[in-house]
Amino acid sequence: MSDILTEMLTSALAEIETTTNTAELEAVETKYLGRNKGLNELRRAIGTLPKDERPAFGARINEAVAQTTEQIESRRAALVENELHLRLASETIDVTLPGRPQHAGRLHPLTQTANSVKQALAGMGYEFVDGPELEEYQYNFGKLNYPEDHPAMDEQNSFFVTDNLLLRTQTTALQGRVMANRRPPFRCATIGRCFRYESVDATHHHTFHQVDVFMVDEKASMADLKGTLGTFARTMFGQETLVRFRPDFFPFVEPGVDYSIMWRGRWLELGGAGLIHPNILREHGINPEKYSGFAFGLGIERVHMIRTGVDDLRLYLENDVRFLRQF
Ligand code: FA5
Repeated sequence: MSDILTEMLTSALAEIETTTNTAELEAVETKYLGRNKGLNELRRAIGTLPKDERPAFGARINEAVAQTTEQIESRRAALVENELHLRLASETIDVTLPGRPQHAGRLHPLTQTANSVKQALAGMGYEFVDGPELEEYQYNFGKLNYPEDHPAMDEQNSFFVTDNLLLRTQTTALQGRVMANRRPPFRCATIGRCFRYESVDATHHHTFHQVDVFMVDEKASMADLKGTLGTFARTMFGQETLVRFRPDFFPFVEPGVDYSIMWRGRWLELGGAGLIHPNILREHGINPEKYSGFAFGLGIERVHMIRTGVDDLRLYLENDVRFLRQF
């Protein structure tokens, strides 16, 4: 029994000496001094010895425990000190190293496009106004002359937050907000995010951007609309750009059209337009006998796609710098 104790003490002291960090040391401590382990396990053997040998053996175990504990403590002090030095060395900052270059950022391609749209329209006398993305039902649909059962208002197509609030599906929603506060003549425009519950593909997203332009004055006509759209299209796409109207339906215009531009030999659809419906003017206390107005809207993504040849609008929301840094 005495030999086992000697061997155990010898190997405990040797193992303590070879530990290289505090975690290893703790493992050794548990192995020899843990409850019912190592030296403490030997205590249980005391009862099996002849009575007269028990006190001496017990005393030797106590001594071995004391010696091991002392060794562990002094080893721990050395290891803690060592670990501190290692940490300080690894955290040292070399102040003589040259700085890392900062890559200059740039505006998102849609921001750049929105800015050039703004510039074109501001140059034609349009004032930019912002509206909320979380819009009231009345502005998104109600005051825009939608019939009660129009499919666009279906929950399938819009993100409703409450019965009365939805993520706006079109920036045309701003019209009612402006008309509530202003008397003609006015020329306003707005650019912002719109949302539709649509399946996403290369030309449709649930989140996209539109610009809406509208004006009310005496004697505004389809000819004015076509002139304005022509000027806008030539500023955005080049001096040779042609604009084509085709009849289309939007509840808030009468007559309504969709319009396309001739781009590299093909007609490309840009958006919708028309004369503001007399019901809307009347709704806001503007006399449709005296005043008329036009409105048009289009997608910002679409403008950038036409100008640059990007063929998938999902790329604009992915924020992959390999795509963004091309513009
Ligand atoms: C409208 O949203 C009308 N408010 C436009 C308008 C304004 C008509 C004023 C008359 C007077 P439309 O749903 O066609 O119309 O959308 C207009 C443009 O927004 C489209 O040509 C397209 O470029 C863009 N757009 C519409 N839905 C999406 C979508 N899911 N993803 C990306 N772009 C879209």
